[in-house]
Amino acid sequence: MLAAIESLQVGALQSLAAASDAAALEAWRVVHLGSNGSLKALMLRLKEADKAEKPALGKRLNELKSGMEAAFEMRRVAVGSAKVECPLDLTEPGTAPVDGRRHVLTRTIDEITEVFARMGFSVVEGPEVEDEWHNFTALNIPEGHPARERTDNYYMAQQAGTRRLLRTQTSTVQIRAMEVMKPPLKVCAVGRVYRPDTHDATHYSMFHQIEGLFVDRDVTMVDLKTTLLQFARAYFGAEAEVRMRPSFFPFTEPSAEVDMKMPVKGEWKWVELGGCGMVDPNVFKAVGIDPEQWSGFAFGLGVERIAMRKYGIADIRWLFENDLRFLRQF
Ligand code: FA5
Repeated sequence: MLAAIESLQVGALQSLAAASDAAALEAWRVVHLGSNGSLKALMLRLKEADKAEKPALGKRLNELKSGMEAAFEMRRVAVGSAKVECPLDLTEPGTAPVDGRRHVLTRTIDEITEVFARMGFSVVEGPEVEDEWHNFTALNIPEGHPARERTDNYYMAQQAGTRRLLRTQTSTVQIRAMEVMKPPLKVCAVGRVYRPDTHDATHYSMFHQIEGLFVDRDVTMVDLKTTLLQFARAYFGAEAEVRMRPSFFPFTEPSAEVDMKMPVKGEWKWVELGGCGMVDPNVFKAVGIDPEQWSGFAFGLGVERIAMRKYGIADIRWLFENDLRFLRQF
């Protein structure tokens, strides 16, 4: 048995030295270190040895095993054959890192705000949780007006006698701006608004509006229409048009619905985007601006409606589902 051990050691190490490429090394490994290899066969023979000799022979076999394994590793490194166990094909295409991107609504908001900023509007902000003064009273919507109904608003629990609600429109920011800024002023505000509307392809209970307000001496409807037209052409293209249809808002007089003609799936179409009008004298009085001295216009457009038309999105609900397969398209 001892002779067999010596013979295997000499023979195996000689043939290992002769293995000069990965294939030869692998073949050597299978013949000598494999589960049916020469080393294993020798170890099985230990059972047949005399009981007295077993400990010494076992020790010798273990030395042989670790010697052969170490020699194999050294030879493997020397031959540069790491490929045997971990094939690495440098010509394989890699996995491209996935780029992050802005949500299509964020992108629309940034684009719209940039256009209005270029037109001289400063960007202002207001809170989403509002008091009744800013959401209704100062906007000429008195107590008892149907727009204040519980069913049309998200009211919060009353605190210290004040009832608050999630704002239903960004027109609240008109009031906040005029309370702290003296005319002339030209501001815009973008943000979330909330209404208990039933969800469908064009309505959601939380959506975004962009509000514009311009107050100066002798402002007219012509200034309003020109401003909206400039925006439409800058954002939708040189052929865009603006149309106003008579309407009613408590905080503007006269009031109008705004439609813009824009490319929808390659065809120019009229799309209803929001409301506008001349600031009502009662609104000026509520914020301490003299309506005899100053006049102004205001408008409020639905941001989702703009994004949906601009990017060909058929259903508003997709904007809020956070399905990456949808979002990655923009
Ligand atoms: C207003 O909210 C007025 N504050 C607009 C205004 C501002 C008028 C300044 C005059 C002066 P309206 O309720 O029509 O108006 O909403 C404006 C736009 O918001 C709509 O045209 C539509 O584009 C969008 N909108 C309204 N409800 C929803 C909804 N549930 N989901 C998505 N978008 C909506």
